[in-house]
Amino acid sequence: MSAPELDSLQSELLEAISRAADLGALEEVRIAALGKKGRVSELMQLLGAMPPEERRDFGQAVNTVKTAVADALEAKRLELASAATAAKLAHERADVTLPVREGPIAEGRIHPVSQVTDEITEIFADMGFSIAEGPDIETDFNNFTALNMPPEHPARQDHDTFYFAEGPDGTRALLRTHTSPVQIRTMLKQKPPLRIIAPGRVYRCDSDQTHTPMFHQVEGLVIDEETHLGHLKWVLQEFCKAFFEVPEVKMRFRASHFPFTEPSMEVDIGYAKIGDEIKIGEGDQWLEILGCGMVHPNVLRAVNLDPAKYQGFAFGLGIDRIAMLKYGMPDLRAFFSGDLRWLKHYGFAPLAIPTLAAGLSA
Ligand code: 2U9
Repeated sequence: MSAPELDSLQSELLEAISRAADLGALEEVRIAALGKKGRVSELMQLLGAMPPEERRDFGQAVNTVKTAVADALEAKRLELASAATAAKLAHERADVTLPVREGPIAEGRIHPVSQVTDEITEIFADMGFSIAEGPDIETDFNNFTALNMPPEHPARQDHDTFYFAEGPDGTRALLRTHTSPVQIRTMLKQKPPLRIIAPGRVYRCDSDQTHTPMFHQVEGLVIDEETHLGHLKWVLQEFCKAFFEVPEVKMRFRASHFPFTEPSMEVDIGYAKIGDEIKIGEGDQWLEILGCGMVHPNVLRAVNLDPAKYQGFAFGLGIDRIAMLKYGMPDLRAFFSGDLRWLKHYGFAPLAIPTLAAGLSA
């Protein structure tokens, strides 16, 4: 092939490259020019049969064409690739401020128990509490003995415990009957001062209109050197105002008894019934909402804390019950029956995340 013929082959190939409309067309041009049987590659194969004095000049000339074509191919490839990316970006641009499209994502709902748990944790987090967690399967020590309920203590019977079969060491694991073992674990691991809440599932062998074998509790614990009952009352008052989203609440602390607190109290909240609606914070009717007290010295001893140095308070409340109260849901069993119609009615939109700043149930 003569030099002018090589020139015209180069122009022809460069022209084809510049005309390629997309990456697929460009690849076809590359194969036709530089592929195994491409026009430039075939010229290279002629070199072997040429006499040495011709081979050098011809080889250089073909190499020049090859380099020019390869450079043009790469330049065009970059140009087409960036054009393809730009077109894709323009086509797939998402406006994140748009409302969620109709369909499964918009229809999904947050279960009221999850929503109320988030509301409660938001309130206590704002007061400086951290969230503590632990396993659902517990030891007898963490669930009972450390909480001032040694073996044979009569209060154990009230817990309707689900026990596992006896292990080789003679102990029986159980499903925790309250979230208190989480506080025991935390106290065994961390030194005071402690301010924690423990939300989670608990289990009791009990099932009727107002009881399910699995339900949800949140318990709180504060341990420090000068914590007293006044702190407990303030924390619970602030909690109730924030949770029921009212400026004032009437509360009544009634003497009670729990093995793990001394003194112990049950707390009632004042309400008025107006028609079918319950108005929290006003009126002269009382509704029990939680239990609390100062941590029993025996509980502190069980986790190697000196009761002469440390004191603290604890409280516990049923999340399901308080959710029913706040959002007017009449039947506890519907909570766990997996009925989508119920969830559609009582559930919360996925992006309605409770924050104190925006209003918990805004
Ligand atoms: C430790 C020490 C003390 C947690 C407490 C209650 C009172 C209470 C019930 C409310 C409704 C359970 O869900 S419910 O049935 N709980 O009345 N709970 S004091 O006391 C603790 C916890 C942990 C280490």
